[in-house]
Amino acid sequence: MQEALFITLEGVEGAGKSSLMDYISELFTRAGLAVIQTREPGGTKTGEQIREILLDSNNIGLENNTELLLMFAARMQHLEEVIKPALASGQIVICDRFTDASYAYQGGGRGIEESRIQILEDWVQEGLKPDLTLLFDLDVEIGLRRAGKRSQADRFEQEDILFFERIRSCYLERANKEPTRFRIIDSGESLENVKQQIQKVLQEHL
Ligand code: Z5A
Repeated sequence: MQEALFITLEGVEGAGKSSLMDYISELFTRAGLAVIQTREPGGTKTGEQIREILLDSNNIGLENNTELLLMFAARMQHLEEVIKPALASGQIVICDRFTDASYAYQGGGRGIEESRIQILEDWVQEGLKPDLTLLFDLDVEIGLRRAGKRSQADRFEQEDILFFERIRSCYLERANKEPTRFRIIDSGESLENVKQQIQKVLQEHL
């Protein structure tokens, strides 16, 4: 049986995670490995319903703690229904955002204490962490410009630039603290160059 691997993709808006998901999957499938692609918030029927609440720009009164709890409620369902079974059957799971996003957005962005997020992480994940996290790092203004061209702003994208600067800093701090799990991808480069960076990082797993 192939060795299971849990890979998460993180970064500020417009950093290119979703665009590169298929490319990352293909690297593994070409090597004959079984892969599933998923995302957060979402990844299950219930999780996608929670995602709609979280991204709906009409939900202006949503409390920061409610936002955090909804992220972890969706994550619990995702872990039990999708992620854990896939890992147990030896598949490679590639997830567009995971718990680092809760620390970056709800912690760094909204200002919720890290210790509170840690309590939820310990409860919901019981020690399960990604094996590898690709952090797509990009100047925040460039990212927002890219995301703005693509679609209408969701509830998060309506925040000001300082919100996203705090998120970027939080991601980079986390990457510094866990250099083995995190690999930083410079998303300011061309798509072709970004693909080469990814291939280099994933080489040892292919
Ligand atoms: N969130 C949270 O707060 N807490 C949590 O715990 C979790 C999530 C799990 C999910 O929305 C939101 O939930 C997210 C954080 C929050 N905030 N928002 N908004 P989402 O999944 O819809 O949003 P996203 O994850 O930020 O995705 P995104 O904005 O689509 O970013 P992306 O996936 O990194 O970018 P992209 O769609 O691949 O690329 C954007 C555009 O740039 C597109 O037109 C590409 O063609 C272009 N692009 C990409 N790469 C390049 C390069 N290298 N050069 C030029 N152009 C490029």
